[in-house]
Amino acid sequence: MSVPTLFLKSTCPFCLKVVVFMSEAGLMDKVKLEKDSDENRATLQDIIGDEKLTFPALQLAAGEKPMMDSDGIIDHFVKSEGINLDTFQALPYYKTGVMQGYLRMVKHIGHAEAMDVIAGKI
Ligand SMILES: N[C@@H](CCC(=O)N[C@@H](CS)C(=O)NCC(=O)O)C(=O)O
Repeated sequence: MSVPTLFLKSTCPFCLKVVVFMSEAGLMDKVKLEKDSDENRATLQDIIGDEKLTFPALQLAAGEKPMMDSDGIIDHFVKSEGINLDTFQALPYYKTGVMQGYLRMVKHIGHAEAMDVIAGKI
């Protein structure tokens, strides 16, 4: 059986949330990580058509429509792997700290500008 592919954008706080979860759950070997690239974008956009492509994106099998919601992706693995989130420490640490800070920054200056700051474009 093929390993699902997790497409990530290196500067994306939602992608990091999924990676923190996968790491704490000991599930990093359950996915193949793929960086956001023109080629990957084109492949995924072909599949989802007019829908807006966002990261993280989890593709369970080649050619399949990717899941594109970070909480939905986490929920998928919680259910399929029988994970108990109550015992997690790193995920709530990230979600209530840096993630909240990012969301505050977005509220303050907007998503596009916040992404540009994080990506070092401005
Ligand atoms: N609600 C989504 C938000 C994901 C999101 O906004 N991702 C941004 C990057 S932080 C994105 O992919 N934007 C489109 C792009 O960069 O092309 C989630 O939780 O997964």
